[in-house]
Amino acid sequence: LALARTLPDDVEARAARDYDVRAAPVDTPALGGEALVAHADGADGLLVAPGNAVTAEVIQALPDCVRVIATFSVGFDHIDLDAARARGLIVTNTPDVLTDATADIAMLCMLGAARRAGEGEAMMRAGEWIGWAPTQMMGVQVTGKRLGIIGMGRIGRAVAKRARAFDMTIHYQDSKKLDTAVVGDAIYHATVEDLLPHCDFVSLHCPATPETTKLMNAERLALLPKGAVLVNTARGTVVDDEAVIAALKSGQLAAAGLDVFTGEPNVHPGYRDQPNTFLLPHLGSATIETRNAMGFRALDNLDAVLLRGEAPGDRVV
Ligand code: 8YV
Repeated sequence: LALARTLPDDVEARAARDYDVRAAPVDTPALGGEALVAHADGADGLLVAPGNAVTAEVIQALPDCVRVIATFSVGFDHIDLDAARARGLIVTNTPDVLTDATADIAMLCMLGAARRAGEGEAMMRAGEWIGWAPTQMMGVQVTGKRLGIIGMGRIGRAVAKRARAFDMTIHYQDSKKLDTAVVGDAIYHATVEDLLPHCDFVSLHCPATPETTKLMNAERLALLPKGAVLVNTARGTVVDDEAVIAALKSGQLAAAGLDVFTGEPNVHPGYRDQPNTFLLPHLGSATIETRNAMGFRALDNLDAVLLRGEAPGDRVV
């Protein structure tokens, strides 16, 4: 088993117990290209994560011994699924186990951006606080506002559950209207264009696909009420960075809470220059409990294929 990333200790220990493991030689930057292909030499399973670009070229060059690629993530936009399918490779992911941690981070981004927590924390660390003042760092109230969720899957619904505790009214857009048993009283909008005028906050929970690339562009951002707050814990490519930065500058967006970026680990400098952004380094699933669970889930999938000759539970190809 070739590990393309360094995983939590308990996960690596279980992998070492059950497999002849080749550990990741480097973690940052993540293995890709020829180095990733070479790393897979002699392995029948390859464990990757976002950051490992498993492109068509990589998949075509993989040695024939590789039968399964397990990603340590729910998202699989870093893997060329068509190329995997063409080579008869099995691809698995780790849904469910990271839903709560990611929804928690979405709430952190929402609160952090709206309540200017990043600015406040930076001021404290710099020793620049000269005292409480009635007009200091006034943010946007979260409680009681309207939240629009784009992509009402597992994570979107977990965000809705949390937002209800803040008395927020939930609006959502998805490819289809979901049963009230699943989404409760959340209000459905068939298109993003229909949804946006109803959002004081908008949180993105759709996968990165060609259809969702730059979904939040200048035209759609203009449909939001002025002073809305954008939250992105999905993928950086779902927003048009230039358009979001322009909206943050003009006040069309009061703030943005972002955990994901186009071309990670690069961050568009415009986000760093804006005071009204709350920026995190892709921490969505980064709790000890969740990262262990993701690793065990990835190993469960590998075990099914490689140790038991069964279909893995989380097969995406
Ligand atoms: C992680 C994620 O930060 O699951 C995903 O798709 O983006 C996050 O859980 C990352 O993937 C860890 O490998």
